[in-house]
Amino acid sequence: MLFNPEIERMPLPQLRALQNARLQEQVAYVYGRVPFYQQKFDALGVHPSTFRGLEDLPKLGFTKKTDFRDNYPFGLFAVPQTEVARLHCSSGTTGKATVVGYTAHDLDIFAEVVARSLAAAGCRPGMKMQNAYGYGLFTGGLGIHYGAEKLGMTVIPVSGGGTDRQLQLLQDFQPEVLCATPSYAQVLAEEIRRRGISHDALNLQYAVLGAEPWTEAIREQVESGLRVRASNIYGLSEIMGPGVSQEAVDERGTGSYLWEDHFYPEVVDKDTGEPVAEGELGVLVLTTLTKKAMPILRYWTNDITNIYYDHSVSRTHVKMGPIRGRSDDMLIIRGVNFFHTQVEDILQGLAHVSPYYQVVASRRGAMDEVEVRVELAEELMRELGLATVTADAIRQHDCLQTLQGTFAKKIKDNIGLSMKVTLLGFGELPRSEGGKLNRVQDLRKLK
Ligand code: ADP
Ligand code: K
Repeated sequence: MLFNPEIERMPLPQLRALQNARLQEQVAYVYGRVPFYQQKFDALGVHPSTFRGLEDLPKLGFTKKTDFRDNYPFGLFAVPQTEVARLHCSSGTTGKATVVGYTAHDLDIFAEVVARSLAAAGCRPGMKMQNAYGYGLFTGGLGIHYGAEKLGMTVIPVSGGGTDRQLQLLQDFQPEVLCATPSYAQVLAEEIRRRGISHDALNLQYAVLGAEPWTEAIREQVESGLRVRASNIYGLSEIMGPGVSQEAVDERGTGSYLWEDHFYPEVVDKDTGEPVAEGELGVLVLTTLTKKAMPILRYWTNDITNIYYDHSVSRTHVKMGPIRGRSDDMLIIRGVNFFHTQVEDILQGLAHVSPYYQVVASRRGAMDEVEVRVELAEELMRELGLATVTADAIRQHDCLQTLQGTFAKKIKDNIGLSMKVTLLGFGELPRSEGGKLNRVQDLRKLK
């Protein structure tokens, strides 16, 4: 189902013309209202009267996270406070939180893109959604909430965490849809299995997961554990919140539609800032085309991904691949760049391990070292009669040595780095408590 077929299937030339007009308008709008942009454009020799739209977009430079901090709290707002209907903050995964604001019109558009996204994820009017995204300053909870209402769903605003209650509501209220971070959906899937809750007691059909990077390995676990079809939702507070892009449920694994009529995407080289070819990986840069309270031009998201057109599919908008990580959580080890999601991809192909892992970077002398900690699958622990995984256990069981060796070799072959592989017992690594889960520890930063 398409929530807004006219826009979602708009022929590309028409979509470009719309973006072009909206961009020109947005540039003129901020120039007159936000001193930050006016000063910046003056310095760059850009003026609304001569700005030609998309072809001139690269002339605008980038807006970065530091610009939000330097203008904290309201310096980037383009309307008087009395016109701001709501404030949110980014969750502050990296550094100090940033403040964002919305007019009533911005909130309508927020709800519209989320409604589109949920429809693409399989949601229908009349379905019930258990929204386990956090409510509060984080854009996730309320963002999803109003989009779901706009689509005509019944929302159960449970927020994140409180696993007992989540499981109770899933059984009592029989929602068809769960919205959560992927790491929390994993926890719910695991608990359902652990507690022996029958799938017949649940009515779930779809899961809409986002706010942190995840991979096909997690999708498999959540889909089989919850008996759902799970799709990806992406977004960020600086631009709007969740609903900037969304994977269509029937096109899972082929990228997420990025709603181009409101958000103009570019992918650039992380070192040079120059655009990369279609489909190549780089930093995602986003420009709001219709925002009123806080328009943001060429926001350097730090998220590494690629964008490409797929002309065979249900919608015309550009697709975005999975986020490979943030350029600031890319690990550089002995000169080799990699993201923890690469380790996760390798894990997916291994039997007898759980999908939980942790990547720990440290430095011994001048030497960077990486340890990958991974849990054995619960069934294997049971089979081998192990309560924990000790050095003795590894010596006694050839299969464990083989597992360790295979994993280390695959890492070396695929990523080009030797990493130490540590096997742990099932359940030893931290789980999500309702929000995001940090899978990387860089101990080198602490020194
Ligand atoms: P914070 O930057 O503090 O986490 P936000 O809540 O605004 O604040 O989070 C936005 C960021 O979350 C994005 O820039 C991206 O790094 C990450 N993110 C959101 N959705 C996804 C997703 N579906 N896949 C991967 N990363 C995501
Ligand atoms: K996030």
